[in-house]
Amino acid sequence: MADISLDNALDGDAGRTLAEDVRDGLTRAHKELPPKHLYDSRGAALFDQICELPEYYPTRTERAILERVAAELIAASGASELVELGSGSAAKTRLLLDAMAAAGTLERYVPLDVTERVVRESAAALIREYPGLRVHGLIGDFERHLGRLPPAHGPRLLAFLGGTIGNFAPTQRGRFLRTIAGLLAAGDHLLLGTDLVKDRATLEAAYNDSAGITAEFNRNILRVINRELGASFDPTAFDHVAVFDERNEWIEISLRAREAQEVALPAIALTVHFAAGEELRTQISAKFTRERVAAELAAAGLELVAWHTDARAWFGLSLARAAAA
Ligand code: SAH
Ligand code: AVI
Repeated sequence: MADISLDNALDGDAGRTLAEDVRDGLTRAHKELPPKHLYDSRGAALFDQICELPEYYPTRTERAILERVAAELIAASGASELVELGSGSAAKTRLLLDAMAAAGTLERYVPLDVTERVVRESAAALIREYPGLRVHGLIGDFERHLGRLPPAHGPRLLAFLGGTIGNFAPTQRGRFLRTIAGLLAAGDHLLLGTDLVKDRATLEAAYNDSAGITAEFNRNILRVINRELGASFDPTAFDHVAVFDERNEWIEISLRAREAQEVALPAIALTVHFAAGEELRTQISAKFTRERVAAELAAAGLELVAWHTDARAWFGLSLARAAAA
């Protein structure tokens, strides 16, 4: 039996959703684009570089928590199957797979990511590293393709790490958590990583690194649109802006036009005007408290089973299950 199977739910429609999202987002009064379009192969590689930056604490903080509690999480979940949403390069995933292997329960890993290359490459690397592991990779959009996840083979741990849930708008987040609750059978668990509210200086430094990698990652969305839609964006004509919005408790990430400009998007027969100083929002990154995580889980029909954090309480890792009806 092959150790890897791949399912591409984006076949034939990735370009279509980009075109729709760009038309919808760039014709609004307040221009915005969904962050999933940041992650072509170049965007994924830039994100991996972000994870290594001295200012970007979330990855290493979540990793440190996982190093401490992975065995406990796996014992509590009894999982034989790890499903990971927005799996990326699956770097921290190894800590969970190691714990499952040590517990003797590891059978299958199911990564879901919008970037084909990261799913293919992580699947190939992991079957080499974990003899006997089966990988079912799903290339797709976690907002649209959760129905394409394969049937469970045993107790499931569904991981959503890195604080990626913070990249949803609040209403989408509630809808997403309710969908997740509906996916969890008795005995299944959700492992959710959330970045936590902290002082403004630390938060803003994480998204304004001195090496300029986050700025390049942010501008990458313009390169994706140029390539896929034949657009005429000059990425160097936009400044990277990332500011902590205290009222909403999120980092707001935008591209700000330095000067007034017209951008042609021939593939969708659109020309877009930017005024000098006009911003195009590319991402929010919401920051949480334990109370808010527990409340949002509860509102979605999920029950917090365990909460793990680091000594500075900078990042939270929640283990949850479907609440009893
Ligand atoms: N889980 C990893 C990567 C986080 S980066 C970590 O904790 O470090 C966010 C990941 O989610 C990227 O790999 C990106 O390609 C993926 N992603 C973003 N939006 C997505 C969407 N709508 N559907 C599926 N994957 C998405
Ligand atoms: C993937 N996600 C959790 C990152 C974040 O921190 O919101 C994306 C990111 N954008 C800029 N830096 C990191």
